[in-house]
Amino acid sequence: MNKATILIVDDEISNIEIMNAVLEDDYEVCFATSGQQALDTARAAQPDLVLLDVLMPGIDGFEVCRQLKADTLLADIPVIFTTGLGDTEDEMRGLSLGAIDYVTKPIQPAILRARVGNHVELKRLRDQLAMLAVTDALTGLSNRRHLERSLQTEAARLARTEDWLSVIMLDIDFFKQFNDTYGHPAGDRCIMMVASALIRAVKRATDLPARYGGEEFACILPGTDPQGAELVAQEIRLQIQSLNIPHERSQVSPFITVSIGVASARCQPNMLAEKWISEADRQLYISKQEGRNRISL
Ligand code: GH3
Ligand code: MG
Ligand code: MG
Ligand code: MG
Repeated sequence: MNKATILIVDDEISNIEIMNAVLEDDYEVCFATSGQQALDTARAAQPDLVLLDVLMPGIDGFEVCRQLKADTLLADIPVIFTTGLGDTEDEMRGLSLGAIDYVTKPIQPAILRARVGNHVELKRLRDQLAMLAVTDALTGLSNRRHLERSLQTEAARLARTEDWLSVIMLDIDFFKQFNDTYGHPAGDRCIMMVASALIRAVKRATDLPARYGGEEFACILPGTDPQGAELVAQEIRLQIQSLNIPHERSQVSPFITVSIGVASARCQPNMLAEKWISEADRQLYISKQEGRNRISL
């Protein structure tokens, strides 16, 4: 497992040295000696935990904590205040700003090590949970919930420039017969291979392929117009066809094929993700009706 990264913030070098000696064997440690440097380093290093001094010239620790918690990219990093201030009011203030813990100086090495260890472990579990919540277990693709949320976010973002947004939906043809013929485990393997073909077909970093459910997949293509989306859909169909997965009971091909529906629209304020999903679904239904193994848009 990768070592967790700890950012130590203190305006007194001797304090940094004491804490570094406690942590350096178990963690990647980075340092900052001012509030501004702490914010810059946090952005650059994305640490797993921040040990934050309160009293510093310039931006103090409370203000650093407030700014970390206000930044969506940094808000999840646990903050432990380390300070000479012993009174309850300061501790209350630190915790109400979103700090997860509070340790007073002089530092007791065993206590610091134990608290840091606990919070790093909790952070790791939280990150894992956040990852699982957006991932489909069988394929490792994004799941339906993540797809729908991302689609809504992208639609709102692109509405500012009234840019194109396209969504592709695909569904494996005669998959019930595939399961019946080759068994459910083979069906699962087929779904995994289709997922990998989908990843190969979708090339832009901002495109988002997902498993929508069962043997149905979807893909968000931000900034892609109907012509672009059709090209991607053709590439998806080709990549899946060239997997050459035998399907002797398919009525359209000796190999696994998919039917595809494409929806494209220029984003306008307050458009719902549902607009793209239902249109792509409608087009997918048309592909099925017109004989499967084809694209409709
Ligand atoms: P069509 O060409 O009209 O799409 O026919 P189809 O047989 O693919 O469609 P239908 O929706 O009737 O069947 C989908 C099948 O997919 C039924 C279900 O058992 C199977 N399926 C759904 N999820 C999974 C899965 O995770 N693993 C496996 N092995 N099969 C699945
Ligand atoms: Mg200080
Ligand atoms: Mg289906
Ligand atoms: Mg199907």
